[in-house]
Amino acid sequence: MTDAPDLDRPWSLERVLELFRAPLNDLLFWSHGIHRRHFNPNEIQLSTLLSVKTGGCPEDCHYCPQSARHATSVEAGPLLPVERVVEAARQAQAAGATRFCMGAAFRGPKDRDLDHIIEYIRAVKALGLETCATLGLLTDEQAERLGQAGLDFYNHNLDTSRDYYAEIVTTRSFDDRLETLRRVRKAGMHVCCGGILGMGERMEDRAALLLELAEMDPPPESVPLNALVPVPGTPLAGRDPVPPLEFVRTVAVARILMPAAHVRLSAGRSGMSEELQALCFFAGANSIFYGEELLTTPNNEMEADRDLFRTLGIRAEMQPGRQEAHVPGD
Ligand code: SAM
Ligand code: DTB
Ligand code: SF4
Repeated sequence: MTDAPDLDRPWSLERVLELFRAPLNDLLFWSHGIHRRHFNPNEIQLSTLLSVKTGGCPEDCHYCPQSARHATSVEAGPLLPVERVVEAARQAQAAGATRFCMGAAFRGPKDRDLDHIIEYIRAVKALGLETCATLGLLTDEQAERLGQAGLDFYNHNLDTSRDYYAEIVTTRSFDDRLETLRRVRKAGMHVCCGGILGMGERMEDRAALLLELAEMDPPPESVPLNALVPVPGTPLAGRDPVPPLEFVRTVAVARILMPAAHVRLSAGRSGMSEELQALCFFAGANSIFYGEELLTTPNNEMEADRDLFRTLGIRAEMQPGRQEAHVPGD
């Protein structure tokens, strides 16, 4: 076996690339060992997504079906009434989710949008769920208001490496995103930040993205790794999918670089076999989006996820402070 390298900080791009290039069995052995030291390897955290404001977004993110600049089949709609959001959250909770994540197709919210979103947050928290929102760029004041409303997590992805970023998004910069993430931290919320694989990036870009995340102080509590969902009409619709074992390697390296983070196997999971998902869980993924829709595209059937969990002997992770997870049929 290749000698176990030093698996501690400080990381450099070269050291991260060495992990990416290691024999797969060694990489998995190292990442799984770290995973077991920080988490129960047989527990997975379940988050359910809801698009609270769909489509018509002014940004040009080349992967995104909700950009008004791309001719996709997504229809733009208004912010949902609070009752619709609460009903979806109730259903997610009854199905076994512990976190409810509300996504809006904004460049950033207007202050009056935030009034509605704060209503959602209060109502969803009152059910006893953890709350997450992804609303784009925030000002200091907006981050402060969300923190005071009790929002637990804010999702804002870097998406890819600093170098590759301009190929993917031109309407807001990598530094704009880092600034929003600093504001989220300052307002006392947990950070959920990750990226997308399969956009034509190189291994060096995946390594640089993970390094950027790991060097945040502190690193994100939650790291979503999405496989591009290629939506017809978006500029990236024709990209080659990320090779499955490259996805597994990225999960493993994320686990090694951010031992205490929940690494989420996010969009693109419905295109993965059970075996590939199982390998991702072994490599260190311990969270999924649970629910039959992501924001605008389909996700795995919940029944299929419950069957997979039974097959793998995996249980839903309990919410902090709760006695039991309530996955039906568990
Ligand atoms: N508008 C807000 C923003 O961009 O920050 C929040 C919603 S946006 C849809 C949230 C994230 O979803 C994006 O940053 C991106 O990482 C992910 N995403 C969007 N479209 C995707 C796709 N087709 N495949 C995979 N991930 C996607
Ligand atoms: C994240 O990293 N992935 C989620 C969530 N954060 C908001 C979004 C995935 C969107 C996939 C395409 C769609 O359904 O529109
Ligand atoms: Fe708009 Fe967010 Fe989609 Fe970019 S990712 S186009 S900001 S909804």
